[in-house]
This record gives sequence, structure tokens and C-alpha cells, in this order.
Amino acid sequence: MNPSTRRKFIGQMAGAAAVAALPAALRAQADRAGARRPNVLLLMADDLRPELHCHGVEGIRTPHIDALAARSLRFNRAYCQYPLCNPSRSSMFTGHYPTQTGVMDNRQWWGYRHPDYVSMFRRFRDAGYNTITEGKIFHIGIDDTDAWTVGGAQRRYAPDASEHIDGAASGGAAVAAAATADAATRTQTPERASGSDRIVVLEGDGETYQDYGHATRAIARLKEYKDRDKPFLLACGFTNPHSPPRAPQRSYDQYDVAKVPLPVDYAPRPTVPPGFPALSVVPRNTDLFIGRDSTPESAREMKRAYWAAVSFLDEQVGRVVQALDELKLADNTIIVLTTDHGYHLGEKGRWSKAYSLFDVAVRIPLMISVPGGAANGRVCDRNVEMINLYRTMCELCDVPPPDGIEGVSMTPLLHDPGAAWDRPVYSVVAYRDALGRSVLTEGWRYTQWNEGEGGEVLFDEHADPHELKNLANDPQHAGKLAELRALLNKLPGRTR
Ligand SMILES: [Ca+2]
Repeated sequence: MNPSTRRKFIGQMAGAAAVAALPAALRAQADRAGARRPNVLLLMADDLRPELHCHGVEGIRTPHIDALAARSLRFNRAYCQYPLCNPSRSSMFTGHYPTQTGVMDNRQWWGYRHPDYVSMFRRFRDAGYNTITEGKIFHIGIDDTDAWTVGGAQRRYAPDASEHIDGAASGGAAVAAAATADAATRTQTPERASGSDRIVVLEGDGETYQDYGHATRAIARLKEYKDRDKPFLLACGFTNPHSPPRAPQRSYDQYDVAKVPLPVDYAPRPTVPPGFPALSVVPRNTDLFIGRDSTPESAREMKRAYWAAVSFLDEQVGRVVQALDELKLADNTIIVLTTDHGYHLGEKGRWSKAYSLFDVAVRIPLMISVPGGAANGRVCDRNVEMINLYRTMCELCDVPPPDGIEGVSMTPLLHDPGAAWDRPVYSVVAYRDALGRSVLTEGWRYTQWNEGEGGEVLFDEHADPHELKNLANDPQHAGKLAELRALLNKLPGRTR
């Protein structure tokens, strides 16, 4: 950004907090300016673990997301609070842990149980933003309908979450198709499983696929809202690389299947490693290879399909960001790219996210591009949790956060990615009558089920990044175990 555009941008930002990431000498100038707040473009992928070239994954092609990372602060170790769509998004966008929302499946809307909660998008709307939704932001059929000035879908689940609301709009065939794929994660009838557990080659260049349409409509919204009297928050949610993996043939053709690597702990079916509790690896896959074994060959084929789906997503992200640049919105628009949770691609024989508290299931991409931001183009290796997103966006945009939400603003890291930061990261998962809870600190992960009665695991993340060796029963680590048990008990909310 040249000096004149930098001054222009700062003049458009209001509030000292919003400029925490900017050089100190410019803050006073910004403080004096009482003008327009920045726009926000939130790009949400679905089931995207950090399987990106900019995250060091060799072989995958993600040039547009890499380019976005090069103008953002890329968080190398960002974590979701729950490895499933709706619980993660509900936590992320309300600022409450899953143990507080009580939302642990893909059917509950958080607002029924917590009418006092105010979502991040509703907060921005109330603070004077045009809030625009396109694609999947909240889970399919469980939208925060009142959060949006533009878009949004009627909720399809009743408060008891057992029945569809009669006559509710489905949001179109494409949305219904995505919901079918998601349904495979909770009810594995053969029909639903077959909808998810397959590789889909899109016709032509994929122009008729929903994610292409989401990008097209997001671009149209950028044009429509670029010069309004209010700033905008445009949230654009893509379905890729959610199962079934979907991409045009050319996306598959760019990868040699023989060169797609398998994980060190690949197994043909979900496999509990020796020394691990049974609950750490549930016995049935829920997205891919559902109720059937993989072979090394079919596993490589499936992982290539995931890569192809990520590359197609990458192109759609590129289209939207290019449009933003061409519309000259880059100098006053904060861009955030993230997703709802991670994914197993064969690690421990799993092909899903559901019910897993391993690192691959909860670690996610997160990049934040602040115009003129001091940390753009840099990488942050601090552990951060997505519950922080709400306060971070509020601070960057001078929107007052609601009382009582959890998390802290990550703006100190946007100013200095190496700043001191020792906050623990919490993740939660429910499986049948068991509740798993996990805490990550610098170098260590500790996970327990049913307060330890269902087993526990301890990993040295530096020595064992693939989480292959459970140290929970190693007397040498008794002190670390006690420390992390105590830290885990600071997670707010219910434990059963
Ligand atoms: Ca998801």
C-alpha cells in the first residue's frame, strides 16, 4: 500500500483498537479520523484442514489462497472448538464454547436454548453494517435468520431438533445436496452414505456447481454494496472440500495419484493404536470409506480427490479476491479465510472429522488480511482458538462486543505475530454418552473422555507431531499430566 492509500484507509477506520495492527506513528492520525469503518470479507470453506501449499503441503496446488496468505497474517496453529460443522460454527460465531452452547450435533440451533446470545453477524448488523450472507455460513437449515440485512434462510429444525419445520424453504437443490452430504455424518443409512462416500467429477469447468455460483453471487454483492453509506460484512461460505469431493476433471488431472502421499499412520480402517483409549478412534468412518476398508491405492485416489476439491475451492476464492481488488476495495476491506474444522485423510484409518480430537481434526487454516497491517505476509506460530474471532473482528471494526462472550482479541498478534501468548486452546466432542475434552498448550496436548473415566491421552507435540505415542500412562510425565488436567478443568461449561 502506498502512503496516500494508506492514509486514505486509516482515515476510514475508526477507533484506536481498530488500528492496533498499524504502525504507532499513524495511530494518532487514525484516532482523529471519525470516518468509515472497514468492510469485511469472510471466506469460509467447509471441512478444509490446512491442506494448502502455503502450509507446507508439497504437491497440492492452491495458488490463490497462497497469494491471499502472502497479504495476510497466516496463523499456522489455529484451532476450532469442535470437529463438526454446526457445533463449531455455533461456537465460533456466538463466542461461547460448545460446553456452553450445548450444541453438539448438526440439528440444534443455538438460539433456541440461548435466546440471549447475539451472533457476530447480528452484532455487526446492529452496529450499522450491511451484513450479507452467501452460501454456507451457519449450518444448512440452522441459519441465524435475523443476523443478515441481505440473504439468509429460514430454519428447518424445530426447537426439539427432532423434526423439520413444515414448509420451510430449503434454500434450493444445491443446498439440499450439501445437507444430504452432511446428513451422512449423523445417520448412515446406505442412501445417505452413498451420497457422501464417492468421488464426483463436475461437468465442464464446474460452472453449474454451487461453489462457482457462490463466488459469482459474492462478486455481484461486492459490486452492489461497494459504495453504500454503510460498510459491509460479506460472509461467503463454500461447500468444498466437504464430501463428496467435487471438482472438474482438470482439477483431478493436475495430480499424479501415485505421488499423493499417505500419512505415516495410515490404516485401511479406523484403528485404535496400542496404548490409546477406544474412544480416541471411533470404529466407523462418517464421511468417506464409510463401512468399507481402503487400500493404499484407493486411499491415494480419495486423497487426490480431496486435493482436487481444494484446488477448485482455491479458484473460487481467487475469483472473489480478484474482484475485490478490481473494485478497488482492498484498501478498506479486511479479508478473513478460514473453515469450521479439520479432517482425517487416512490418519489412524479415519476419513472424517467427526468424534476426533486429534490435531488433524481440529487444526484449521486461518488468515487475516488487514489493510496496511503490520503482520501482512507473515506467519504466526502461536496456538489460537477460533472463539477469539468474534472479539478480534469487533476490535478491528470498532464494533462493541456483547457482554459475556469468551475469547480474547488476537489484534496483539496482528501487530506482532511473535508476541507473548500463552493461552490454552480447548476443543470438545460428544460421542454417544461420552464427552471428550482437549486442551492444547505450547508443545502439549491433553485429551480426556468423561473426565478421565473414558480414558486420556497426552502428546508431546514437538517430539511427536503426528500424535503416535500416548504418554498419559508414562510416570515420567505425571507432573505435566496433572498440570494439564487442572488446565482442562478451566474450560467453561458442562463436563458431562
Ligand atoms: Ca464442516
